[in-house]
Amino acid sequence: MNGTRLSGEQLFRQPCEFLAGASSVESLPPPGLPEVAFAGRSNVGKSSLVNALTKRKSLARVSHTPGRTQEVNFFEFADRLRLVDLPGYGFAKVERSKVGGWQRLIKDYLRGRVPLRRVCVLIDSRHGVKEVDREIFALLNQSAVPFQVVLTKIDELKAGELEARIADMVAVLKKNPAALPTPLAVSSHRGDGMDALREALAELAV
Ligand SMILES: Nc1nc2c(ncn2[C@@H]2O[C@H](COP(=O)(O)OP(=O)(O)OP(=O)(O)O)[C@@H](O)[C@H]2O)c(=O)[nH]1
Ligand SMILES: [Mg+2]
Repeated sequence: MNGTRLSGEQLFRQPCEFLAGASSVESLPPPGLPEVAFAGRSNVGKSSLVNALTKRKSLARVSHTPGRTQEVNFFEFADRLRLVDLPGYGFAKVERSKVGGWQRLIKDYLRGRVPLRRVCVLIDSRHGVKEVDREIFALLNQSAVPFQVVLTKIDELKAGELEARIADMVAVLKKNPAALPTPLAVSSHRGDGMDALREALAELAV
């Protein structure tokens, strides 16, 4: 413990440093601070969200090409919390042999990482839940890792669409014991939902 707990706003104002990038289970950094991971299909906006939360434009690498993040990247608010940007699961425009390796790494990380306190599973608000998302939900349920669904890119929705997307998601989450009951909705580009997510993550920090 560091004495006083920080609010979300305070925590995300702390310096956040790149700690390590791992491309295999063996090269994961030793467990330390509590970890929050960002998982989701390729291109859903994981790296953009890490940047938006930390108000750093290029802490995590963003790309138009799915498959940009090719390692498990760890960022750290010194003595408080780690943010973990995962490669996308599911389809990626990269060599098949490489994709196989990441899929295993993602699953091994999500299933067996001791300091992992929560997984933010990002779902593109326009596309909803896909089969690969359900597989990840199942893995997290089995491993009893609490997860928060985060609907992304809500700036792309038409007016009034968001409520229906949230209601659909709440119904899905009811069937998933490890899921937090309500999704959060964000736009990394416009800034919607950032304060709520920062507050939720600050609860996990030491
Ligand atoms: N409209 C909109 N586009 C976004 C938003 N967040 C990210 N994007 C775009 O989505 C694309 C993918 O973003 P990334 O952050 O690289 O996605 P990722 O999930 O990290 O992708 P991988 O690392 O390939 O798995 C980029 O073109 C971003 O500009 C958002 O809030 N709104
Ligand atoms: Mg990425």
